Amino acid sequence: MDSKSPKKILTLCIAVDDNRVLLGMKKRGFGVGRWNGFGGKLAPGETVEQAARREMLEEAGVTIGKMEKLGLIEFEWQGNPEIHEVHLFKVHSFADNPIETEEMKPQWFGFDEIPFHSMWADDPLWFPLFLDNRTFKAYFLFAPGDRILDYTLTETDTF
Ligand code: 6OG
Repeated sequence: MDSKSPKKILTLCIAVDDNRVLLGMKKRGFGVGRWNGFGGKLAPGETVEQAARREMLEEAGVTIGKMEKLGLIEFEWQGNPEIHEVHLFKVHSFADNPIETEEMKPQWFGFDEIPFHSMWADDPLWFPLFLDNRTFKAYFLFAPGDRILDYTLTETDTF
């Protein structure tokens, strides 16, 4: 990791109810064909929280009520200096029913039915902390494509 690397800031929102998580099948763009939370890049002038709320509304048609930040995850791809800094939120309440949009097809999954085989390779490593409401920082170095070459994952009290 190089402190001078260009950084792209992104949001990732995963809603939960008592025993299920809400994921979306990404229908286009980066991560197409995988289940993931809802999110994307910050628009100019937006805070991370504003972007998280806007992306969830755009991609799933729901207005977030209560949410909390649980993770700060940095991704790097070998041979590419750009770092993706992903701010992960757990969404505890929202208004309206999730709807399919041009970008995402939403679906609820039981905590014991999360489709890790069709998700990014990092997800199974931090999901247990996420489900357990533990705050963490992580860094993943990917080979081009989807193979993790190296990573760190640390629980933290502060971001
Ligand atoms: P757009 O570029 O389509 O937003 N994202 C990742 N999520 C997980 N779980 N693992 C990764 O490992 C990820 N890399 C990016 C951030 C892309 C969305 O995908 C998330 C955004 O929510 C590499 O606007």
